[in-house]
Amino acid sequence: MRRVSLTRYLIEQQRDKQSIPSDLRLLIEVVSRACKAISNTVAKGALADVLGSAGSDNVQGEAQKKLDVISNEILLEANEWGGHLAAMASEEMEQPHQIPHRFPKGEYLLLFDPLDGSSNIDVNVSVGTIFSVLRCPDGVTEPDEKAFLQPGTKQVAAGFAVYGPSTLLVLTFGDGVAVFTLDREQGSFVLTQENVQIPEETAEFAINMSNQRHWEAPVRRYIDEVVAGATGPRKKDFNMRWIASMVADLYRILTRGGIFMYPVDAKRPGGRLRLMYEANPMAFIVEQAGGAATTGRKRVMELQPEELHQRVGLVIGSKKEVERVTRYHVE
Ligand code: AFP
Repeated sequence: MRRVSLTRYLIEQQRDKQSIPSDLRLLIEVVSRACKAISNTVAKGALADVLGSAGSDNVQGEAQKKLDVISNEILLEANEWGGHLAAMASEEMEQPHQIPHRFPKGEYLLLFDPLDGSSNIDVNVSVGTIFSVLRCPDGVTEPDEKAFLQPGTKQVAAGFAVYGPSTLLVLTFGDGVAVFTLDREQGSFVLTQENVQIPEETAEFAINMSNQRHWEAPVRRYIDEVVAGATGPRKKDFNMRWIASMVADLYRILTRGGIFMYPVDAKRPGGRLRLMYEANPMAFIVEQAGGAATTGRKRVMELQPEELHQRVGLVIGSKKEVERVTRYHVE
C-alpha cells in the first residue's frame, strides 16, 4: 500500500476525479483533526479526569459522559470558523448549531455523533465518532432543523473514526471506501485501505441478545436459524460478536463481513439508533463497500426524515444476509 497521507489522498482524488470540491476537502481535513484531538483525549482516560458522567442529560434524556460533552465541543470549535459550513447538528444538542455571525458560512451541513459507544468509555472499550455531510438547501441562510431533513441518498460524504488499539478514519465520498490509520509520530492519518469490499456472505452476526423476548417474528426467525447453525436450515455454524460500540462492530464488518442488527422491537418501537447521524452515514459507507442497510423493511438511505433526532431500526452489513432478513420481514 502506497503511504499516502489523508491530505495527499484528498488532493489527488480532487485532481483525478473532481469528486471533492475544495470546501469539502477542507471540511474533511478539519473533522479529521478534531478526531485526532478526541482520540488523544479519550486515550488519556482516568489520567485527565475525563471519565464518568458530566452530570447532565442530552436531548434524548440520556446521561452524558464527560467525554460526550468534550468531544462535541471539540467538533464545534474545530468547524465553526472555517467558512465551509452553513450549520452543524449533533446528538448532544437539541437544535442545530448556527455558525457565529463573525465567521463566514459555506454550503455544507455537518451532522455528528461526537462519541458513539460512550457507555464503553469507563470500561476502556473502543468508541468512535460518526459524521455525515449534506449540502445546505439553496437559498437557506439560517439553516433550521428542516434544512437537515434530507434522505441519506443526499449525503455528499460520510465517515467514522474508531478510537481503538489504533485510531482509524473510514471515509466515503460516494466513490468507494478508504481507511486511514493515525500515525501518532507524524500526527497524521495515513491511507491503509482503499476500495474496501464487504464479503457478501458471512458467518458472524451482531445483535444484543438480551432484547430477544421483544423482537418481531422475522428477527426471531433469523436469529433462531443462525443460532441453530449446522443443525438448522442454514447448514453452517455462525459466530456472534456484540461490542456495543457500533463503530467497532461496523469496522469489523467492513473488514471481514458480518451482519449488525438493532431492529425496532416491543421495547423500542422506533428503534434505538439515530437515523441522521448514525444509521445514514453508516449505510452510505456500507453500501459503498458493497453491503446493504435496511430498517428490516426499507432501504435506510431512502427514508425521508421527519425529525433531526429520530430513531430507526437498522439491519446492516453483508449484502446476502441483509437481503435475507429483509425478505423475512416482507414474507
Ligand atoms: P451509547 O453511545 O449510549 O453507548 O450507545 C451506543 C449505541 O448507540 C451503538 O454504538 C451500539 O451499537 C448500541 O448503542 C449498543 O446498544 P446496547 O447498549 O443496547 O447494546
